[in-house]
Parts: sequence; structure tokens; C-alpha cells
Amino acid sequence: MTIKDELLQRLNQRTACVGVVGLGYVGLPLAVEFAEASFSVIGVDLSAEKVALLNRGESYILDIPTERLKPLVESGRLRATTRYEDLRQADTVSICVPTPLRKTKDPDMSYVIESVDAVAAISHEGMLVVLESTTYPGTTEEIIVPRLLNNGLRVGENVFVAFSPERVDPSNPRYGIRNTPKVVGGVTPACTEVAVALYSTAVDRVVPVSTPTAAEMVKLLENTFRAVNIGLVNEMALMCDKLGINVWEVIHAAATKPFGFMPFYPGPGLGGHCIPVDPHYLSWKLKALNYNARFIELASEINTSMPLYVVNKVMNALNDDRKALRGSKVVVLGVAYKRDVNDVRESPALDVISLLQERGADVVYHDPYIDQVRLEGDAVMASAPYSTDLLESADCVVIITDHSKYNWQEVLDHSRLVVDTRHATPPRTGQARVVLL
Ligand code: SAJ
Repeated sequence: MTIKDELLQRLNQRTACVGVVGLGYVGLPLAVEFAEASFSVIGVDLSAEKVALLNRGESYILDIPTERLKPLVESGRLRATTRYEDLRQADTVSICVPTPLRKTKDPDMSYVIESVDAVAAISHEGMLVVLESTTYPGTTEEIIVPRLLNNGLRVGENVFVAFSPERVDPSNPRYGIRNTPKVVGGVTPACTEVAVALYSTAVDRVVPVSTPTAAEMVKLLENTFRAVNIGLVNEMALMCDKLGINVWEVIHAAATKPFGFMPFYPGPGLGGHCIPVDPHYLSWKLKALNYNARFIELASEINTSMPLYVVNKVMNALNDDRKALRGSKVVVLGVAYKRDVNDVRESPALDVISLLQERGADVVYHDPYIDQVRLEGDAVMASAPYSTDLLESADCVVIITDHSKYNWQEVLDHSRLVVDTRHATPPRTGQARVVLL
């Protein structure tokens, strides 16, 4: 029996030991799914606090309730550790660590390199290593493979390597690991075969592609598609503003087209740790090949200009009330990067707040999920308690994140001026004057 066949047998019989590196919003749900598929799972994370919580069966990820995690830990199926050494016994390792951007908008591959080096130090014959972190095309072949080719390992013969993009959408009520198709690209056909066998135990539909580079590109197409279309619809908003047309009416009517159209909506900018980041991994790679990814750069230019556009809207709206922005009280509702999440990473709200402060406005915010934010220069701002008094005290209320928890009619009834960047408020029925993006 070949090494590959032995691994396939262990996977099919669920006797393999499965490793997951990085126990965040991607790695923990994946580890849980593998444990529920009856594997023995070892999760590795650098955070001793996360490891301790997990080994007590306590979840820190909203999408994984503690009551789902606890039985897996108590049965011994799933355990966490800070030591890569414990992965010596693993037959497979899925790496789910962050791939952020540096301030220079260059990829920060440090987490990937550290984890791959640590896995390489304990890798052995018959191991499958899969990278899940979103990255530029070529990463698996150029960074992962060379680091694993030590102590006589040969890719496709006695060690197997693949890329499989994560498609976890935090707080998505409909799609989770099991029912979101999983793309897999192996370095060799044998690598693809064993990676498909692994993920087929946790995902209903696995989609093999020819190479890890193709799989890396699939993910970048998915998220560049969103960033570019959000940039397009933000530019539509700018054009409609100049033409005196209600862009929201236009989008809602266009969305009645049952084919060939997909609605996106204008907003105060592009937040989150995926959409503003992932396309720059692609444009960075192409720059090294003397190619300028024009759509990515243009979309980024438009999306990053939206916070200032919002601030100018506020300034002009106050001006119509014969008020200067300087000295006016501005209440920002919602700072999370999108509705109903507790994540503020890359949120345009932070840019809006800083720009308002730079122009002398007295800014406070409220967000039901975010107790405090760190602004530029490390200034910390705490969420103000929400009340109708807070609304009535504002010269202008700015809706940045349209959390479902807000009662928009109440906001209209108790505000004198509202700049609504998300079209969250119902058609004007309150006392407030409403300015839409
Ligand atoms: N945004 C707009 N207008 C839109 C859509 C989004 O301004 O029409 C803004 C959001 O407010 C947010 C940013 O763009 O600030 C990103 O929003 P997003 O809906 O793309 O949400 P993310 O960042 O959570 O993206 C994730 C991605 N999932 C993965 O990468 C696995 C993305 O591929 C998903 O399509 C997206 O969730 C989703 O559909 O919820």
C-alpha cells in the first residue's frame, strides 16, 4: 500500500489525526466540523488564553456556541494546544492564520511563514499540509513547498500539499463550513486527491481545481469582484448626487432585473479584514510582474474616498442649517464594519470620526456591539450610552452602520438632522431632515 493509499484509508476510516493551525473565526469552525466528522482533532493557537478556553469547552467565536463545542472537548475528540510539537502525531494540518496588509499595502506573510516553518519542523512522511489563508497566487508553490521539502520529503509521494481558500462568512445565518462548497487545488494530482478526501468529510461539496495557484486565484476573484462592484456603486452614488438622482431608487429598480445584475449598495467606505485587503494581495503580485491591476486600484481609490465624501455631506447639511461643522455636535450611529457584527477592523467609521474631529466637530458615537474604538494617534473613544436625549443633543446624527437593533423611526423622531449613509431610515416621517448618501 502506498503512503498516499495509507493516508486515504485513515481519512476514509476517520482514524487519521487532523490538525488545524489558527483557531480564529476560520480555524475553530473547521476544527469543530472535523471533530464532528469523528476525527481526533488537535488545534494549535499561539494564544494561551484561547487554548485554555477551548480546553474548558468554552467558545469565543459567535458562530460556534459553547454547547456545540463542549461535548467534542469532553469526549476528547478536540483539544487545543500552543505547542506545534503536539502536531507530530497529525496526519493532516490545515493552516488558517491571518494574512493582513502592512501599512504600505504590501502583504504581511509573517504569520504564514512562522506557522509553515513550525509545521515543517514536525512534518513527517504521509502528512498533508493545506494552506487556507487568503494570499497571492503562487504562495503555496513558492513559500509552503520549499519549506516542507526537508528530511527527504517529496511532494506528491510522501508529503502532500494543497491550497483551499476559506469561505467563512462570520454571523452568516445560512452558510457554514458544511454547506459552503470548498475549492481545493493540490500541487500534484495525488495532493489534490488526499485534500479532497480530507475536506469531503467536513464539507458537502468539494471542488477540485488543477493547481494551488488556481485555488489561490479563485478566492481573490471572489473578493475582488465584491470590492470592484462596491467601488462601482459608490461611484454611481457620486454621479447620482451630481445629477440630482436618488441612487437608492435606481439600485432598487435595477435589482428587479431577474438576470445579469447583482445589486450592491453605496456606503461610507469599505471595511472588514477581507474585502479591503484581499484584492491588494493580487495587485501586489502583479506589480512584481510589471502589470497594474487597474480595476483594483480604481475601486480602492473610490472606496477609500467615501469617508471624506460623507464628512463633506455632513458639513454641507449643517451649512444648510447655518451651522459650521466646527463646534457642532455630531453623533455617529454604528462603527462596526458592517451591520450586526462586532468587528471594527478597517471600518470606515474610524476615518469618518477622525476627519470630523480634524474639522473641529464635537464627535460622539454609539454602537451596540463596540464598547470602544482606538482612533489615529491611539486615542480611545468609548461608545456613548444610547438615548433619545443623545439624539436630541446632536446638531447632526450620522448613520454609518445600520445595525438591526436601532429603531430608525425613533432616530427620525428625536433628531433634527440625519445624514443616512446606509439608506436605513424609512421615508421621511419624523421631525428630522434626512440627507441620504
Ligand atoms: N459593503 C458596501 N456595499 C455593499 C456590500 C458591502 O458598502 O453592497 C461594505 C460593507 O459595509 C463592509 C465591506 O463592504 O464594510 C465588506 O462587506 P462584505 O459584505 O463583503 O462583508 P465581509 O467583509 O464580511 O465579506 C465576507 C467575505 N467572505 C469571505 O471572504 C469568506 C465575502 O466573500 C462575502 O461575500 C461576504 O462576507 C458576504 O457575502 O457576507
